[in-house]
Amino acid sequence: MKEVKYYQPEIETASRETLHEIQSKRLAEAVKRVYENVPFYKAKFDEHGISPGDIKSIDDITKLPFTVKQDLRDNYPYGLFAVPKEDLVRIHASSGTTGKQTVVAYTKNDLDVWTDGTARALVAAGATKSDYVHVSYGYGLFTGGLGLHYGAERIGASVIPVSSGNTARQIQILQDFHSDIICCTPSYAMFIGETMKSMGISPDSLPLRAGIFGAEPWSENMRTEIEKALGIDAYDIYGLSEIAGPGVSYECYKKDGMHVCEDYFFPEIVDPDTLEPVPDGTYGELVFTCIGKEALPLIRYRTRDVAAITHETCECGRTLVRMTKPHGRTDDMLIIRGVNVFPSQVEHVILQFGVEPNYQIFVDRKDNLDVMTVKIEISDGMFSDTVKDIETVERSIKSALLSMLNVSANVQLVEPQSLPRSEGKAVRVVDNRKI
Ligand code: DLL
Repeated sequence: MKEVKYYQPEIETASRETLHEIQSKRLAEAVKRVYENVPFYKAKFDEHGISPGDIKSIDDITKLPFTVKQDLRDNYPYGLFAVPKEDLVRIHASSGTTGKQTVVAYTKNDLDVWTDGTARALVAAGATKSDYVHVSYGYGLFTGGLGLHYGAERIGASVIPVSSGNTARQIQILQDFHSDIICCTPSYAMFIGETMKSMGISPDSLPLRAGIFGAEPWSENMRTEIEKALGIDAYDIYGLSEIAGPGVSYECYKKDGMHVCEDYFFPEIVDPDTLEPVPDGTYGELVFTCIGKEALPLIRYRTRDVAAITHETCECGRTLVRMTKPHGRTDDMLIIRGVNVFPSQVEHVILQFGVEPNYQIFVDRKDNLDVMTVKIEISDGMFSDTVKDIETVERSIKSALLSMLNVSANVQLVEPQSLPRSEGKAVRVVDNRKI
């Protein structure tokens, strides 16, 4: 029998009754907190005829209305915060749908809650305090870097805060600093593996033992490839900034679903059309309620991620609900090298250049990295311009996309009327990745 380590066994292996009790108490508190402190929720609950006193147990959660990304946008940047400014200690952000970011905030206690999640994930992946944890997720407004960083420090490991980019340097650090665990997006892990191969570095020459990969979809095939390329055990980690960041759920050695930190983030799966709950094992939209957070305790937040959950106890001994890998989204958000991109953001940028709103976004995976190409029809007026003029416009659009979306894209201006027209909804995205 494998020896299993937990970061917080009292929660991770708690009985379902204990979890129910914790969740019931925390949901009642969260509902009271948002009703009293967030005008948006007061108005919404009043509209639905719900008062905090109606919520006595976690089973009452279905009485509550949903929250969507648009609500965060309508209250941009700070309108949904439930605590005064002096209680905040951190701000992060992720892509919005129009160029405006979704802004999230944390109190000191919220950082502890979030860090519990990443610490649980690290321990489940076998990390110990004697390990060097190499973090190649981006540091900054994105939650990946600092999320895993705090978790690694919390368990007493030594963090190597490399952040993303400069692959040759990453490899040098992996070699020289003897990193034991690596945290980055799965596509970047694959890219590091390929680069090592092209440099003639064998994975066996590194002490690296495990990797914690998330922020974008990846398949079981990709897991096998990464494990081979880096000579490690690869674990999945899921999360979203609106709820906390990475560590909302995480894999254990069974690699059979991600354990949700449901003492803080209560999961539901609903039918995206009827919004009614669906039974365990059925795919639907994943919805989370933040029951242990202070600054931004979102209620029934529709993630748009499609997944299924199961309450079956895992062989690892954890009783926490498991969710499948997300199988897609119920909106049009793309994830390009870990960065969330909405087609509407691309449109917003390109229209500033006086081109027609006829464009298509192509996404491919080359050498295990996502490549985005935006084809845009030039206007009739521009048709007579020289090749040089056209290249200048392409370069300007490319740099505007990079600065607005934080992702580099190839830009190709094409002849007027050359992109396919659709009779219904325009087909804006052609995603050729086989993930
Ligand atoms: O991606 C947080 C994160 C950082 C998770 C590092 C894991 C590791 P956002 O930028 O807000 O937060 O993007 C959240 O990314 O709704 C999913 O669609 C997608 N996503 C996150 N983790 C996974 C995963 C971070 N393991 C959005 N598998 C989510 C598939 C994932 N998709």
